[in-house]
Amino acid sequence: MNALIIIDVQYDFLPGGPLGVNNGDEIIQTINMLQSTYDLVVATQDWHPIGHKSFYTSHSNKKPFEEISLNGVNQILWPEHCLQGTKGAELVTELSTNNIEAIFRKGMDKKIDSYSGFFDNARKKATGMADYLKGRGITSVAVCGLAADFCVYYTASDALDLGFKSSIIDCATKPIDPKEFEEIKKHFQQKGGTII
Ligand code: VGL
Ligand code: ZN
Repeated sequence: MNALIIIDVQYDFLPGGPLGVNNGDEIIQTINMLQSTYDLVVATQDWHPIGHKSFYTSHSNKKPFEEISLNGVNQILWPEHCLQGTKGAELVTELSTNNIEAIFRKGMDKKIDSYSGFFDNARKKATGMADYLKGRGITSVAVCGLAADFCVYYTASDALDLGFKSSIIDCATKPIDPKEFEEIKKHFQQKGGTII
C-alpha cells in the first residue's frame, strides 16, 4: 500500500508570502491529479505559535536566514510564517482536500522547529504520522509539496529511516534554493530514496 504525503501547501509558502517559494503555485494542480493514484493521502501543516524560536523576530539583532544554534540544534532563522489561525497558515483552497484522510500539524513547540512531518528537528517528539501510516498498512510513501529542500526532503528522508520505501515527486515540489536541492537529491538517492 502506498501513500502520498502532501507537505505544507499553505499560503505563506506561495509566491508573495513571507516564505514564498518561487513557482510554488505551479505544483498544486499536479498534486491534485496525483492524489487518485495512491491508496492513501495525508498532508502536513506548518503551525507555529506567536514567538516561535525559528523566527528571526524572536531573537534580538538577528536577520532573516541567519543561522544559530537553538538548544543544540542548528537553526535557520525564518521570517514569521504559518502563524496558527492566520490565513497564511491555511491549506491553499485550490488544493483538493476531499481525499486527504489526515492532516498532521507540526512546529507547535516554540523551542524547536519541525521540518519533517514525522519528528521535530531534535527527534524528541513524533507527530504520530509513522504509526498512522503503518496502521493503515502503508509500506511506501511519495512526498510532494513545499519546500523541496526543507520539509519535503526531511520528511522523505525520515521515511527511509522509519523503514518505508520513499520517493520525492520532482514535478510536484519546488525548492527555496534550487542549487541546494540538486545536492539534496543526490544525497537522498545515495541513502536509498527515489526521485520520480
Ligand atoms: C518550511 C521553513 C520553515 C517548509 C517550514 O515547509 O519547508 N521551511 N518552516
Ligand atoms: Zn515553519
